[in-house]
This record gives sequence, C-alpha cells and structure tokens, in this order.
Amino acid sequence: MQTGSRVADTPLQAVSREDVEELNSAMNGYGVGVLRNVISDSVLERTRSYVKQALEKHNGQYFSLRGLEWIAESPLDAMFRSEGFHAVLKELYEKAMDASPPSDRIAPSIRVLSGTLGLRHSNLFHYDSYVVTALVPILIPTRPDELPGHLVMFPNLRNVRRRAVVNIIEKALVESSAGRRLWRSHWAQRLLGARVVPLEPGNIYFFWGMRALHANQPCLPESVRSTALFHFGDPHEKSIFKQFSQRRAEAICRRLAARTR
Ligand SMILES: O=C(O)CCC(=O)C(=O)O
Ligand SMILES: [Fe+2]
Repeated sequence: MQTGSRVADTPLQAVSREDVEELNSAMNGYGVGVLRNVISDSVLERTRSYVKQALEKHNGQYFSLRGLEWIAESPLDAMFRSEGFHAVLKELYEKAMDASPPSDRIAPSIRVLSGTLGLRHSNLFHYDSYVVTALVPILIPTRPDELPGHLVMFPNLRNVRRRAVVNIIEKALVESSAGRRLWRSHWAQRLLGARVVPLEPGNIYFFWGMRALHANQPCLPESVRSTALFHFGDPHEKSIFKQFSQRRAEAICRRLAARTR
C-alpha cells in the first residue's frame, strides 16, 4: 500500500506524476493505493453532519445516494470538482487501459451503513462497472466494542472484460447468492489471498473496481459507517446490454429493503 502524505485544505492540488505512478503500482501489486491526509478535518466534520442529517430522514437505516444532486449539496463537492481529482482518475484509467476513457464523467455515490438493513448490505461481494474506484471514508466505527466494517477485496481477480455481455454474465454468476456465500467464507478468503483493508478518514483509497471482487465487512446495527465512492471509466457505457445489469442491481436493492419490513 502506498504511503505518500500531505495535508491539504484544497484537495488534490499537489498530486504529482510520481504519486500517480505509485498509486498505479500499489493497485497492481497490493491491490489498493492510498493518498494519505488529503481530506481536511473540517471537510470531514461537515460531511459527517451532512450524513447524520440524511440518516435521520432515513429513520436510522442504511441508504445510498447516487448522481450529481447529493454531491452538489455535500461538503465533498470541491474535491469532486477539483482538477487534481479528475486528473488522477483519468491518468489511472489510461495506465490500465492504454486508451482514453470513454468520457470524463465521474459517478459519485455515498453509502451509509446503519441498522439491520446495513447488515444486509455487508459482504455483498461485487465487481464495479467502472475501471477505477476511489473510496473516501467519512465515518468509520472505532470504539473497541464496535465492528469497523473493513473493506475486503480479492485484488485483481480478473482482467477488464472488453465485451459488455461477457461482463454481465460473469457478474451475474459471481454475485449470485451462492457465489457470495463462497466469497464471504474464511477459507475462500484465505485461499484466494483476500486483503482486509482498514479505512482511515482523511485518506482516499484507489483500486481497480472492475477487476477486484470487493465488499465491506458488517458493522453493528447501532453503528454508523459511511463511505463516498467515485467510480470512473465504464468501457461498456455505450453498450445496449447495460440496462440489463442496471435493472438487476436495482432489483437486488429492492429485495434487500423488502426483507427487513
Ligand atoms: O463502502 C464500501 O466499503 C464499498 C462500497 C462499494 O464497493 C461500492 O459502492 O461500489
Ligand atoms: Fe464497489
């Protein structure tokens, strides 16, 4: 894991080519590259207040928000819009794919794990639909009587699938309930060299989301764990098969929500 360190209020202005190179080799080798101390305490504090207010509106239960609306009203917006952040994601994509990204669009989402619904959204191993994933921890449980909900991953388990249809079929198999039972088992994690990645607010964690099978470990229902995810570079974005996998993902979320009622 990479350990470059800087403290900045204006995020990611000072990411050099060498930093990106180091991130890239850490992502290829260990599985995760880290930019340390790049989100200031004040941004983190304000983002936590934002999360707590939104969680009240969701009755203390898991929720996630996607798209441009939530990020525009969240304190992470400056980071999201910064040139440095765009440049890192784009350069990483280009290194991985040896090609320009299909668009400059970053897909922002926020997850807030809490309550019994939060438990159901844990250990849901998946591949992202995007080549590069940047994860920003906002709130991570740290009391000794809590579970921190570490990120777990099987780094670079596969290559990027060039054909959308192959990707969709593979995702359906790997992310089936039988598949997910297997990935969460200790012996499969040991056999396949899973990495458990503790998350520290202030840092940004980069990995190849489309290649690494990953999930978060569970937290106690009383705890709150929140992460922001920035997905970048969907090589299948123009494929007609895309809507099938989107519908499948939405159906899974609806099923999980219905099971707690
Ligand atoms: O919250 C996390 O630790 C991981 C979430 C994730 O992988 C995703 O939303 O794609
Ligand atoms: Fe993911």
